[in-house]
Amino acid sequence: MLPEVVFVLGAPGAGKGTQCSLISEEFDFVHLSAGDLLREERQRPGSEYGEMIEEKIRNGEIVPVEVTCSLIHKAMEKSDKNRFLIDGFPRNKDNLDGWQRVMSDKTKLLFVLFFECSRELCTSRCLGRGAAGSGRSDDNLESLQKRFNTYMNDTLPIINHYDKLGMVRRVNAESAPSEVFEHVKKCFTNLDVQS
Ligand code: UP5
Ligand code: MG
Repeated sequence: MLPEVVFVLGAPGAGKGTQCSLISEEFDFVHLSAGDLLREERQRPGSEYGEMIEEKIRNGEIVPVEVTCSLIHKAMEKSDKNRFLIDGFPRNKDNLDGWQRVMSDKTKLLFVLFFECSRELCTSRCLGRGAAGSGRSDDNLESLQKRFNTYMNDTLPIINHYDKLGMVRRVNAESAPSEVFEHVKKCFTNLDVQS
């Protein structure tokens, strides 16, 4: 059986990572955050991409798909599971085309989980996380403005693309994590019956 994937999208700070952790605790999905994989690759001694990744992340720009897709692919292969939450990917047309070139025949996309949250709330969450010592080089106002521009210009069109295909499940992400998760759960319950 082909590995099954759910793409998880939403603005910076919408709560993708938080909800993916909750989903993977309750349902049989492996959480793969594209951003976390890139941050790990950036730290890996000898990585030829470290500097490029850091610069892109700080400027809220998107890393070329060859790098991101290969990290996701490797992480999927390392896992003995068959269902994956791919958090924060695909973010632009380059990502989408690259995934379709290499991975679409090797996987089955179940749906796209889309977290809706206002820019103000997302910004204050990320700034709060930065102030609490996240150590993320993009949790500052300047990077956040760039991250949001990229999100509006490059990522929203990808969500619209999947929306036209009827594949998007939207969840309002403005309430407390546990409340958001109550809505998220409905997207994952009876998945085997629905798919
Ligand atoms: N929080 C979460 N949910 C909350 C709630 N319901 N109520 C109150 N607070 C809540 O949450 C963010 C913060 O908010 C946390 O402090 C959390 O406790 C709190 P989180 O769950 O981390 O939100 P998330 O949407 O995952 O935010 P994140 O900052 O990770 O989103 P981004 O999409 O900006 O970051 P990502 O790591 O995916 O990407 C970072 C960069 O990597 C990108 O900008 C880009 O440069 C690069 N990248 C690529 O180039 N390609 C990729 O494919 C992916 C990333
Ligand atoms: Mg995240």
